[in-house]
Amino acid sequence: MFKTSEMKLISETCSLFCFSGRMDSIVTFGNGNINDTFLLSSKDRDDTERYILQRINHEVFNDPVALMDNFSRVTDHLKQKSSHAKGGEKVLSLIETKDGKSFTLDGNGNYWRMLEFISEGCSLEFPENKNQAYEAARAFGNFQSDLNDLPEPPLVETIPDFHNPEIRYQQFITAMQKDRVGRVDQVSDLITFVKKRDHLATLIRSSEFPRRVVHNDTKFNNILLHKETGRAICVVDLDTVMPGCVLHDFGDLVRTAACSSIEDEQNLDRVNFLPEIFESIVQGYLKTAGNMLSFREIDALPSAPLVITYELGLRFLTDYLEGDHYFKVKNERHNLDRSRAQFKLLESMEKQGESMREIHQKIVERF
Ligand code: ADP
Ligand code: GN1
Ligand code: MG
Repeated sequence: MFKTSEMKLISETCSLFCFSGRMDSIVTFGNGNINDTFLLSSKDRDDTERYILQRINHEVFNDPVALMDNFSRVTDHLKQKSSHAKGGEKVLSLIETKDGKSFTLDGNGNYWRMLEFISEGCSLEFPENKNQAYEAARAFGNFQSDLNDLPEPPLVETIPDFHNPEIRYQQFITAMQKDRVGRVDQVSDLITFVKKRDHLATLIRSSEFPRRVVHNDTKFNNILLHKETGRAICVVDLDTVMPGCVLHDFGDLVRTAACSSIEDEQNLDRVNFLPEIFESIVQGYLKTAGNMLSFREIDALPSAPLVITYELGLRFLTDYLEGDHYFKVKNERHNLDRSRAQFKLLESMEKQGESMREIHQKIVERF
């Protein structure tokens, strides 16, 4: 339920966009950690249409205008690609404002956009079977491959150093030293864990790999799967699409899909790395991105999940130590739970490192 003032703001915002019909209802939607997402239903005589309305988090993305320019360039480019249309894949479509813009700015300084709702798709927190993981990997690989020839100029970096684990490590050390909200004492075991693995912060340096257009937030719930066929039909959450390293996309999909639990699981016995899902992800990813990748990129794939899982563990822990200003939280332990789950997953990956490398090797030999 919305407060009356918020409902008024949302209705006024909706009225600025060119959607069909009249607003009927609006509810919060999805499980994103950054933006505020709403599902809008509209009535046009007897027809009901649905749209996604999003308030962009401008604390996280401090140049929403540049972000929306990236968004339009990326979606326009993808729409020209036959590989998308052929496979029945969709590309996010913006609904313009009545004055022809891709977003609107409200009186409180918030930026809003509206998108067509992909009603045949659904997103899951983690896969129910190997095929869903394969599909997600295939779609993210296809996404990178289709954007590999995006014309100049480069996309704007919407969050500089987004996947720079060295900087993430430094930010964690600073948060620990400042201990602004007095939480350091509760996490001494995690601090030891992190410091023991500081080599992971430098294992993959983006500057040593080709700079390509990548998604940067390839969480499993950022892909829509067709409700009936199970096919991946749309890549969503395009706010961090910018120049970067393909390894982070691959690694983040493994982190969220080849894991036996949700990201904030409190029972750590339930958090385990799943090698058979990893296998499907390598297969799906190489199927569509394989021809574009260099030998070094393919060779480094098995290290990427460890690096990104370490990075996310660090980011959640840093946010916890700084008083939860970045990720949305449900309670004051939320970032700590997320961090502990990431580090448990990392341990599980470490234990199964040998089998990860063997699976990867076997697939690469056949590729
Ligand atoms: P955040 O940046 O907060 O994660 P997202 O853009 O990922 O926001 O949106 C949150 C969720 O809403 C997604 O994970 C997805 O499930 C759903 N979603 C986003 N856009 C659409 C769309 N156009 N159609 C259907 N579902 C969508
Ligand atoms: C955020 O927006 P969402 O929920 O898809 C975050 C990702 C993290 C993820 C962890 C811009 O993704 O980097 O991996 O939470 N996005 C941003 O759940 O920071
Ligand atoms: Mg998202």
